[in-house]
Amino acid sequence: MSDIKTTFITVEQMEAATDALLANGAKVGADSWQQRVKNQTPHCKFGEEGICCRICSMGPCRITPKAPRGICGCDADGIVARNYLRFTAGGAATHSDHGRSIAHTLYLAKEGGDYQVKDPEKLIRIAKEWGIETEGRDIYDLAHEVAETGLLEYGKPFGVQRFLKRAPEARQKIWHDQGIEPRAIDREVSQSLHMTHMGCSSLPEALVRQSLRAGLSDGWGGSMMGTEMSDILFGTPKPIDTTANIGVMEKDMVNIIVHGHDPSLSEMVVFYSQDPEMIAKAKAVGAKGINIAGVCCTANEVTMRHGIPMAGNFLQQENVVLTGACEAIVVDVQCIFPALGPLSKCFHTKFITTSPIAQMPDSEYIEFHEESAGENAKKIVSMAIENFKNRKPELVNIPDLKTNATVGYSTEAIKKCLDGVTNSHLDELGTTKPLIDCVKAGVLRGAVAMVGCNNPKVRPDTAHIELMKKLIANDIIVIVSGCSAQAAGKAGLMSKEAKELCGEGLKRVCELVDIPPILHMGSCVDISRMMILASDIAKDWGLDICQVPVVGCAPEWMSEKAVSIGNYVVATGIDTFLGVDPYTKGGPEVVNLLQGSIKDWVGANYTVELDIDKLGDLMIERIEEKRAALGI
Ligand code: XCC
Ligand code: SF4
Repeated sequence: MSDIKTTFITVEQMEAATDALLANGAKVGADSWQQRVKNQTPHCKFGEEGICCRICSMGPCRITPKAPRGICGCDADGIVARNYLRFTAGGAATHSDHGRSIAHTLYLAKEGGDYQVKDPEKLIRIAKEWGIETEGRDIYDLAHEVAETGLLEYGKPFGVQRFLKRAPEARQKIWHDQGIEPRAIDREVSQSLHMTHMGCSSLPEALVRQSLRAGLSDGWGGSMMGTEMSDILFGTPKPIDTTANIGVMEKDMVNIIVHGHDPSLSEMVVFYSQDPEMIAKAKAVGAKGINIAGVCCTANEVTMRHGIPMAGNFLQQENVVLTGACEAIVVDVQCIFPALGPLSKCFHTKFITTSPIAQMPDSEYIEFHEESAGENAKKIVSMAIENFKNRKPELVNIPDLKTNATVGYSTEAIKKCLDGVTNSHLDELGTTKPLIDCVKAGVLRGAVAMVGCNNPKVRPDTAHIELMKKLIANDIIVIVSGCSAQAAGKAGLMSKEAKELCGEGLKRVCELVDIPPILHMGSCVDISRMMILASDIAKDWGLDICQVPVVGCAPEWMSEKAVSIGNYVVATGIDTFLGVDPYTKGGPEVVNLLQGSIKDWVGANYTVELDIDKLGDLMIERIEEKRAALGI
C-alpha cells in the first residue's frame, strides 16, 4: 500500500483527479456520465414535475394548464401521487429482494460450506425474538429455521412484520392507528402496483399512506432482513481501519473492483483473492499480488467486515475503469451503470456481471450461485489475474488520493464503544444512555443520519461533505451509510483525526469514546441499523422516536430505493431533509402532504431544499426545536 498522502481531501482535489481520468478516457474514445448529462439536459419538464402518466395506453397524458386532466380524468395530484408510490414500490422491492437473497444464502449455510454462521450469538438472539426454540439445537438447524421464518415474512397471508416489535410501543401504536403497519413485504409492493393501476387510486392521501407503508415494509422488513441475515452469515461489523478514495487502487497489483450490493458474491471474491493459490497465480503473471477494492454499497459491506478499501461511490464507478489499472469490475445488483460495458471495452477491463437480476450488454456473464459460490468466485478471480497481462501501461493513471478511515459502527459496536466510558454505571452497560446524557447536557446537540447516493444535479460529494463539516462543527454527530459514507471516507471525515473539525463538545466525545465524528454504519440496507439505534435511544430515554433530536438527510439521492428509505425514515418519526426533489412539484396537494401534514400522521415529514447550505441550517434548526420541546 502506498503512503497515505493527506488527512483530508477536498472536492477540488477529487475533481482534478476526475479530470485527469477523463483525459485518460478521451485517449481511447471513452464516453462518460459527465458527457451524457450534457446530452440529457435540459430534462423533460413533465417528468421532472411528476405530471406525465403512461400507466395505460390511452396516454401518455401530460398535465398542462390547457389539459388539466388525463384522458381518464385523473388530475395532476393523482398522477404525481401514483408516480410517487410506484417509485417507492420499486425501491422497496429492490431492497427487500436483496434481503430475501441473503435469507436464501443463510438457508444454504452449512458446516464447512462456502457460507457459514459467523455470528451465532445474533442468530440465537433473533431466533428467541421470533419465538423459535433454541435450546440444544444444532446451529445450522437453527439457522435454517430462522432463514425460513424470515423468508415467510415476504408472503405470509396474515399479520404484520415481526421486526416492528423492536420499535418503541408509542411508535408501534402510531403505525397501527394510521393503518400503515406493513404486512407481508411482497404484499405491500404488490398492493402498491395494484393501487396505481389504471382506474384504481387517485386520492393523494391514500397513495401517500401506502407509500409510507411500502417504505416501512422495506426498512422494518426487507432491509432489516438483509442487515440481520448478513450479520449472522458474515459477522456483525466492528470498528476496523481502512482506506478510501481512488488512490487505493494499486499500480503493481491485480486490481479487482467489487460493485453492487449483495455481499454473498463479494465475500467470496474477497475470500479467494486472499487464497495463497490465487496470490501465487498473480505473482506468476508479474503482479505483486491481488488488490480488492469496492464501489457503492458492496464497498460498504466488505470494508466494514474486512477493512477492504473503498475506491469510490456511485459517480466514481467509471473512474475505476478510467485508471486503466482495473483488471475486473465484478458486479451483482443495483446502481451499476450500463455504461460500464462499453467503457470496459475501451480498456482491458473485464466487466463481469453475475446476477440474473442485473444482466447487461458488453459484459462477461458468470452466473453466481450460492451452491457453487466458491467455484464461481475462483473463476472470477482467475479471470482478473489472467487479464493483468493485457494492461496497457501507457493508459495506467491512478490519482494519488487516499485517506484513512475507521468503519464498521454497527449498533452493537456503538453500544460497545459507549460501554467503554460507563464502567462506573453498570445499569448503563449495553445501552445508549451515555450518549443520551451527552445530548441532554448539550455537549452533543443531536444527530443526523446522512445517507444516499450521488446525483449529477448536485456537485458530486459536495453536499455530503459540506453538510457533514457544518454539522460536526455544530456538535452534531453524524451517522452515515451508502454512498454518503464513501463521500465521507474519501474526504477523510471518517478518520479519528476529523475530530479537529468538530465543535468543542463533539470533539470531547470523540476523544473520550475514541470514535470518529462521522460513524460508518454500513450499506443502504443498513439504514435499518439506524432505525434500531433511533428506537433504542428513544426507549432508553423514555420517548417516542419523533421526540429525539435526530433528523435524516439525503442531500444527493437519486434512486427509487432512496425514496423508499425516505418514506420509512419519516414514518419511523424522523424528519428527513432532501437535496433533490422527488418529482412531486407538479402536485401541490402531494407536496403539502409530504412536506406538511403527514406530520400529523407520523410525527415527521420531509423538507426539500436545493440550497445545500440552507438545508444544513434547517436541520440544525429542527434539532434545536426538538431540544427546546424536551426542555434541554
Ligand atoms: Fe446506490 Fe447503495 Fe444510492 Fe449508492 S447510496 S447510489 S442507492 S449504492 Ni444507497
Ligand atoms: Fe392518461 Fe389516465 Fe391512462 Fe394515465 S391512466 S395514461 S392519466 S388515461
